[in-house]
Amino acid sequence: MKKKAFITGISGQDGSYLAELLLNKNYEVHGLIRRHSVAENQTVRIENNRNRLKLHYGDLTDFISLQKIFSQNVFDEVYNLGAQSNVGISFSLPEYTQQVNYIGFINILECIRNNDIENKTKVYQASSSEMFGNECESNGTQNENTPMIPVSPYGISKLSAHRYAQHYRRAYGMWISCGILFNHESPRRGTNFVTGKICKAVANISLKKQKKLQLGNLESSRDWGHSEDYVKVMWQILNEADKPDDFVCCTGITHTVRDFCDKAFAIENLDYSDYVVIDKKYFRDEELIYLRGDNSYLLSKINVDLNWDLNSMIKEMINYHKENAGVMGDDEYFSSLNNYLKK
Ligand code: G4F
Repeated sequence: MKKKAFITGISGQDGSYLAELLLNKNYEVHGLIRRHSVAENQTVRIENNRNRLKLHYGDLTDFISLQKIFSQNVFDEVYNLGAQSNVGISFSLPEYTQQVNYIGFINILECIRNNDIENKTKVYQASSSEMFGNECESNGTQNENTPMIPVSPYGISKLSAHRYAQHYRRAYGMWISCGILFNHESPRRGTNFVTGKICKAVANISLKKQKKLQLGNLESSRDWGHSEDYVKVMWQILNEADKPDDFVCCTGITHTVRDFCDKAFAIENLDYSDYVVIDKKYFRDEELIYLRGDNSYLLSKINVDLNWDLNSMIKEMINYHKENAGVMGDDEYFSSLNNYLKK
């Protein structure tokens, strides 16, 4: 019999890669889709597989919609990837971020507890390196036991959900694993995240469609991997680990945003300092300065195979944006909306 999986956030970067992976493994793949007034672009990342997916309208914050899905289906695996995932925007939307990322996860857990009588469902929770805030070990890295003192509403919401995952695991014996994923990118990354924004700008500048790139803090460091690699790890965490647990997933290599700019512009033989302009509006009220993961525990449990390095990923992202030049990104969409509203 086919295994049955449910993915929240199926139309996002990670959800769409995971859906492809599970379809290739012959799963019956279900996904949660939010109602949106503009249908276009909402499901663009899963359009190629739309007919092979079972999509359900609903919302993580709407318990009734979830209860309906879970009362009609007992899933082998549930991947909770749906989120208000933008850290910068979470400072403007703290309550909404908490509702989706924290209460939404409790809704999922309660639906499983109410309907999965045989306790057969395995749950993957998308925890985040943002939960660490500025804490680290003496060698500068973060692992599963590093203190977590988040510095953003997003980080707080993810830590709240993380604690619930651990609690339900202990209290009800549920198979719930948390992937503490460090930043992961791809051509499917939204352009209101820094890597997507930079790569799109490099493509546009190289095509002479854009003159400057406005950015915030260039000195923060991130441990950037590839989403396609990390969704494989999500599946392995549920299928190859001997018990449910928390797992850091990262590359162990860190770079500043400035380094990323340098590398990305260099691919098109450009010097980033000629184009990047600092704009205070992109600075955060509290900044997470440095992330570098230590994935020793994950490697001790699972054979992890990371295929992408940073340079090949940046090239892939720039090429994608060159081929899709003219398609509006999130940042441009909002500035054009602002212009329209001002008229
Ligand atoms: O790309 P970012 O917005 O990613 P951030 O905040 O690290 O969060 C991402 O990774 C987390 C894992 O640690 C995920 F949980 C989360 O969902 C998300 O995927 O920003 C990266 C860095 C920050 O230090 C930010 O201040 O880039 C800096 N930055 C500088 N200029 C900018 C900009 N970030 C954005 N989004 N836009 C800028 O113009």
